[in-house]
Parts: sequence; structure tokens; C-alpha cells
Amino acid sequence: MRGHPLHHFFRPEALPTAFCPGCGNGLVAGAILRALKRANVDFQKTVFVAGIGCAAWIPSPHFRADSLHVAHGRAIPTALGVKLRRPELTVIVVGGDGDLAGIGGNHLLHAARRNADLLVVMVNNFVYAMTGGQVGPTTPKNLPTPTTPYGNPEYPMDVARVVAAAGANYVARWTTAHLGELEKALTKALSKEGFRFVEVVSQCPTRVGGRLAMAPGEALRWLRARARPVGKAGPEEMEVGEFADQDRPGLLKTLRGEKNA
Ligand SMILES: Cc1ncc(C[n+]2csc(CCOP(=O)(O)OP(=O)(O)O)c2C)c(N)n1
Ligand code: SF4
Ligand SMILES: [Mg+2]
Repeated sequence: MRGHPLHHFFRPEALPTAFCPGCGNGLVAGAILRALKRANVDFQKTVFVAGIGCAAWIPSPHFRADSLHVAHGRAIPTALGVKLRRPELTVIVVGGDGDLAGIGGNHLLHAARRNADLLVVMVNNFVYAMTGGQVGPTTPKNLPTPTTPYGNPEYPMDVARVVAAAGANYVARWTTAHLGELEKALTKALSKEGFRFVEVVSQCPTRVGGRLAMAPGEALRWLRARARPVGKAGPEEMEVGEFADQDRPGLLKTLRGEKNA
């Protein structure tokens, strides 16, 4: 790790990570750190907030920055408290689909509606991975899980579209098979105010890949093969790209009665 360009961002004592071999979380961690470097964000003035789950472990314990690990689903309200009290800080939430769209879904919707000045990175691996891979709000229809052994009978929530509809300034979705695009989206999101949401569809070789007999490399090819630009995806495909990109005043400005030029 020493000598690596991102070495200053990592706590060496946290390596090797607790993630399973082939997990997408390491790729997401790398993309976040490269975007922070590219956007010239001061790591000493950055606070990460995470709830519970495998993805919530991305910042803490791995990143060499202040981080809060809070109750399941409650990262967004905690992060908003930090931002309102210390507006000069860059506040970033990282978590899973179950944490942010399931247990904490109400916080997500209203933070987007209020255009709260936060960047939220949601790793969507389709399940509640840490607790065994149970069905959740983003599980694709027909995917077998331990709690839906004959396949998920329900339709999933399209979280990026929901957050865009709720009023967020910036919403993008990429996958762990689109690391260049993901890094660009995160860099752009870091340059904006208001609510910024980046969804990363990611592989969980242990809870999903194992069930489908799909190795991590195959999962990445599967993600790439199904990705289509926003507005151009068919029924078995997935939209990737930007769902919202606007410059409404963020919550801090709204509370101060300030407008954008
Ligand atoms: C209040 C509460 N309910 C349930 C749990 C159990 N729990 C821990 S992690 C987790 C799943 C998290 O899933 P997700 O956010 O998708 O993260 P992943 O592990 O998939 O990355 C659950 C249900 C908990 N810790 N606290
Ligand atoms: S269970 Fe899945 S999401 Fe969790 S660390 Fe292992 S591969 Fe990654
Ligand atoms: Mg998950």
C-alpha cells in the first residue's frame, strides 16, 4: 500500500479489508478516493457517515478521515446534523441498498426533497448482504434469495429515478463494471451543492453470486452487458447515466434565504 497514489487516504491497519474476495465494495472505495483526489477535496475537512451493512464499512474503518458509524438506516439524518452544524465540511454518506433505500428510505426521500447538502453513495448489491442475502427493496423480480427461495415475486424500486423525482440536484447510476464513468460522476457530484446521489450497482459474490453460480468476473460482464443509457433500456436491461443534474439552492442556502445567481 505504501507508495500507492491513494496511500494517504487509507488506514494501513485496516488492511486487508473484511470484504469477501471479489466483492465490489473495494472497487467502490477506490472510485470514491480517486474522485476526492480529482475534485481536490480536503480529506481533513471531510466527514463520512455510514449506517450498518457491508457497504457501510467502506469508509470506516478503511479511510483516514473522520467517520461516524451510526444505527442502521440513520446515516442521512446524522450526516445532515453534521452539515448543518459544520457547513464548511464535505459530508459524505456511504451505505447499502437495504440501509439507504429500505430501512432508511424515508430519510433518503426527504433529504432529496429538501436538497440537503450531502453526497450519498449507495452500493446496490440487490440484497441485505451482511445478514445473509435476504430480499430487499432493490432485489430484481425472480431473483432467488434465502427468504424468497422460489424467486422474488415483487418488482424492485428504481432508487435513482425515485431520488431524482424527489428533487435531488444530482443523480447518477453506474456499476462496478463502469469505474471510469463512476469516478467522473462522483467527481462532478463533489463539485455541486444540494443533494447528490450516486447509485453503484455492485456484485456480491458471497450472497448473490454463489446462489447464481456466477463468479465476480462474470458478474461484471453481466452488469456491462445489461447497462443502457438513461431512457434507452429494455425490460431486462438497466439504465445507467445521469437522472438529474440541476442547480437549485441547497438546503443551507434555502434556510438562509439565499438564491443562486
Ligand atoms: C435496526 C437494525 N435492524 C436490522 C439490523 C440487521 N442488519 C445489519 S446489516 C443489515 C443489512 C444491510 O444491507 P445493505 O444496506 O443492503 O448492505 P449490504 O450488507 O448489502 O452491503 C441488516 C438488516 C440492524 N443491524 N439494525
Ligand atoms: S457478503 Fe457480499 S457485500 Fe458483503 S463483503 Fe461479502 S461479497 Fe461483499
Ligand atoms: Mg445490499
